[in-house]
Amino acid sequence: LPEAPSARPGSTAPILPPCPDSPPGLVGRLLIEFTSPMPLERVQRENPGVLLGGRYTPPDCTPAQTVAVIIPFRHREHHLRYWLHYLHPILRRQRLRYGIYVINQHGEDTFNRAKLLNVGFLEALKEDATYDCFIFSDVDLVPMDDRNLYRCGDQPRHFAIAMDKFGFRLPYSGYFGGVSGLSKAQFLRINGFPNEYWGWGGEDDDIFNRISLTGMKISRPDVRIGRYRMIKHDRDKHNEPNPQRFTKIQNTKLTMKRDGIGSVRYQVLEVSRQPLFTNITVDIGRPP
Ligand code: UDH
Repeated sequence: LPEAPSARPGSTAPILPPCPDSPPGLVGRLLIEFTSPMPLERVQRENPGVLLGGRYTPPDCTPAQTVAVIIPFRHREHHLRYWLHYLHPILRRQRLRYGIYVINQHGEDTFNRAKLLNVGFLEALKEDATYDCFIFSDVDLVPMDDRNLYRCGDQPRHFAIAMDKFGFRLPYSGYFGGVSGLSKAQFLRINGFPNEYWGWGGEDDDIFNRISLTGMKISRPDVRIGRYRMIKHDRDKHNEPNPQRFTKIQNTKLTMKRDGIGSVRYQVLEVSRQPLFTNITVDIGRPP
């Protein structure tokens, strides 16, 4: 028989058993739709166990990792409401200890997804130095199966491998976009993400190159499990396709040493702990 959880000396808090590798409460395939409106008050009401700033710790077991979920963001409030509505219950069922960080690009200059993700990595660690796993998720992507576990492993992980918009298949073998996860050590090993991809496209291929060039391999879930729905949207203003992306991804080997988490410059304008997420508004500058 397993030993019953006992109390730490001098403390009344019970020592919880480790969380199971395969969480027992998962339901598998999920029905995901974006038709009915999703008021934030409803999402809050339905997630009473989530603490201020979007933090959660399982009440009944001790997770092996602490996961920071980082979302690059600007002007997508309606997407964020759906994302929070679907993801909080999923992450809870997955028995994760986690926090949600929305990295909101200030101003109307060209969007820079990868730089925002670098900011998220550093700012989440400032909030809680115990984060050891980082999941980077676009705000418009919702997993259709809760067996797609938002955890880190011994290799960088690509989660969003079968999106509806790509016919539930990988668009190309080196695709690393949408939702990905790296442990703190894996992230630092590739010098984080590039800061110099302004506008849409290429930054995910650069990250893929960084991973390959450091001798790591991408791990992926089964194609039947890594399914995603994307909330349909038009192209945003100030995120036009970056025409430099094709040449830039040829040069990752040269640029990754100088451009990355070691060289990111930004200014935090506001940190605000909301009931379901932490919002960090940041000035990341503009393209040269
Ligand atoms: N993002 C924002 N605000 C922006 C731009 C991007 O929050 O103004 C974030 C958001 O998390 C988004 C992610 O960056 O999910 C990726 O940007 P994207 O959704 O524009 O990229 P995607 O490849 O779409 O999904 C490209 C434009 C598709 C136009 C299709 C018209 N039918």
